[in-house]
Amino acid sequence: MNELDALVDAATTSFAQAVTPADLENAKAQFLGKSGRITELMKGLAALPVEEKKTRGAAINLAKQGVEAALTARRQALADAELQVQLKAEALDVSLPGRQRPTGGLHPVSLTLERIEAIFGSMGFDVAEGPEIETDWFNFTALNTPEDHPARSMHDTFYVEGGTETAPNLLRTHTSPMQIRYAVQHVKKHKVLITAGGVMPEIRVIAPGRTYRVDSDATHSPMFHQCEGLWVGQNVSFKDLKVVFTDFCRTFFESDDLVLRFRPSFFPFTEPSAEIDIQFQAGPLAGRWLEVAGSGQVHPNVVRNMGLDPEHYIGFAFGMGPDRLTMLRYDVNDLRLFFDGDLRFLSQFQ
Ligand code: 2NM
Repeated sequence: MNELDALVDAATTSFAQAVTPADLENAKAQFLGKSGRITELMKGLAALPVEEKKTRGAAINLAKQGVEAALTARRQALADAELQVQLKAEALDVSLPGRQRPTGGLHPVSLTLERIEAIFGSMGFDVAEGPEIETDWFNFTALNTPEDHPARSMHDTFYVEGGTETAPNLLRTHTSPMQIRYAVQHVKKHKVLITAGGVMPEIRVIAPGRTYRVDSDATHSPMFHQCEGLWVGQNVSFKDLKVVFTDFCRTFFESDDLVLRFRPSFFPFTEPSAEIDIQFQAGPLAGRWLEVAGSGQVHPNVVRNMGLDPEHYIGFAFGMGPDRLTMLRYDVNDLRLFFDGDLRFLSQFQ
């Protein structure tokens, strides 16, 4: 092997030993750099006679091309290897299951409220929501509740700052104050018509939401939910209440043979008043009477406080506890489970 072939071989071996691009550049310098071995050979040409310079020059050039080809090949090999390492490091296993993003869900009581709203909505009832901090007027006085009624005592109601001695503010004890607010607005809207002796469009509304009472045990929470309903018109009767509420209960509990019982009772805001009990004909609760709501014909004083003449307008109202309805629907025996915020319990209702 001649000296130039040996040089190309040496360069190829040296390049092969380079494992990083930096190694390779160092190795290149030894052959093609300013004082590299090929460069030194070129410099040596100057001293040769013309004829020899030509042949020797052509041979060195050939060797130089050989070294450059080896360099290019090694550069490519190193780049390929680097790419392989990177591809391996960034490899995706497309057969791995995706990471699940947990989806939120509605609270069981919210599910019940949505259900109640949908059922009454289908019967033409509007949904009214409003303040949880109420005045004494809307929560008690407008609802015909006497000054000395036990519900107004400090033991039963949370009074809050901001009111006055004669008109204290409080956390609403039921959602009926919202019915009054809604009715007053409705009457205002149709005032001209009513004054002219026309027929006011009926008030048909439910008021769902949070309510508060000083009470806490397995079946009572200081914060609980209520949904009250109101239907006022010129020719609305207790029969309508029975039909509407029976239809509601059978739809809500998905039970066509559910039996209802209207048991005489008393509320300051209705006269006459009735407690509503239901009885399942099948399932774990079959045969027992379960109290689910209070109801009655709206008291003339309350009708007056809505801005209507009780001689011309009459209505019925009811109030139920969505928390209790949720307990019955899902067979839960402790109300506090709904408000402890334990996801192991709450996520079962999705
Ligand atoms: C009940 C029972 C009976 C009721 C009355 C009214 C209003 F606004 F018309 F006066 N709203 N809700 C009512 C009647 C509520 O809850 C046990």
